[in-house]
Amino acid sequence: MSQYETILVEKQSDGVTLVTLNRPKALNALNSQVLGELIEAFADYDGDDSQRCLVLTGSEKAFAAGADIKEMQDQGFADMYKANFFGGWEKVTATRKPWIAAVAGYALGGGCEVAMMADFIIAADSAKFGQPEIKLGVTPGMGGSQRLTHAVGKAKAMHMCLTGEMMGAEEALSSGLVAKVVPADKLLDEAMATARTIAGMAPLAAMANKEMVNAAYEMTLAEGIKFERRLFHGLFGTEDQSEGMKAFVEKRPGNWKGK
Ligand code: CO8
Repeated sequence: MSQYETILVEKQSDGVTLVTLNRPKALNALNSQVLGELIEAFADYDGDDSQRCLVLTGSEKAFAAGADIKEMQDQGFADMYKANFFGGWEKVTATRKPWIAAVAGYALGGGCEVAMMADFIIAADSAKFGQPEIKLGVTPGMGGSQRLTHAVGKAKAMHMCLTGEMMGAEEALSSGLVAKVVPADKLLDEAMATARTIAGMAPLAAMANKEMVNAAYEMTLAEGIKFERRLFHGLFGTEDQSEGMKAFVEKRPGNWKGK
C-alpha cells in the first residue's frame, strides 16, 4: 500500500516497482509535494535489494503537463533561489538502479524533463513531448534544454524550446528521444515486461551498464572507454560474473546473487 498522496507505489514480487503520478485533476502537474514523494519512493527503491527495476508512469491523458504553474506563479527570484526550487530532482537522477519512463499523452515542460531523466522512455502512440515554457515567459528549468539537445540534437531541441511546439511519438522515436513506441493500450504491459527483463539480469551488471552509458554524457571518448574497461574489470570480482559465464557454458539461466 502506498503511504503517499500524489503518487501510487506498487512493489511487485517480480522485482519491479511501479510508480504512478496521481494528480489527475491537474494533469499530474509536478509540485513540491510530488517531488518530495518521488525522492522518497526512488530512494526506497534504490535501497531495496528485492527491487531491480522501476517504471514511472502517469495517466492515459498526461504523463505530466509540467511543473505546477499555480505553485510557481507568485514566486520571486529570492524565493526560488533560496529554496533552490526543484533542485531536489538531482536526488531522483542520482538513483543508481535502472528506471524507465512509460509516457502516454502530454509530457510537457517539467513532464518532458522528468521523462528524460529516466534511463529510457517507452512511449504510447498518444505521447506528446514539448518544452512550452517560453509561452509562460520562462525556460526549461529541470534539465530540458540540456537533455533534449543531447537526445534529439540542436535543431529540433532549439525549435521545440523556441516555438513551444510539441513532438509526437513517431517523431520522438525517429529523433532518438524514446526507445520504443507502442499502442496506448499496450503501454504499461510493454513497460512492465521490459522492466521484468531488466529485473532478471545480474543487478550489479545492470547498475554498471547504467553508470557507463551515463558516463558518455560527461566524459571524453578516451576517458569513457577507460572508465568502461575499469568497471568491466571490476565485475570480474563478483560472484555473478562467475555464475553468468558458468550458466552460459552449462546452457541454463543465471542464478544471480547481486554480489
Ligand atoms: N500546472 C498546474 N496546473 C496545470 C498544469 C500545470 N503545468 N497543466 C494543466 N493544469 C491544470 C489546468 O489548470 C486545469 O485545472 P483546472 O481544471 O483547475 O482549470 C487542469 O489541469 C486540466 O487542464 P486543461 O483544462 O488545460 O486541459 P486541456 O486538455 O484543455 O489542455 C494542456 C491540456 C494542453 C496540457 C494544458 O493543460 C496546458 O497547456 N498545460 C500547461 C503546459 C505547460 O505549460 N507546461 C509547462 C509548465 S512550466 C514547467 O514545467 C517548467 C519546469 C521547470 C521548473 C524548474 C524550476 C526550477
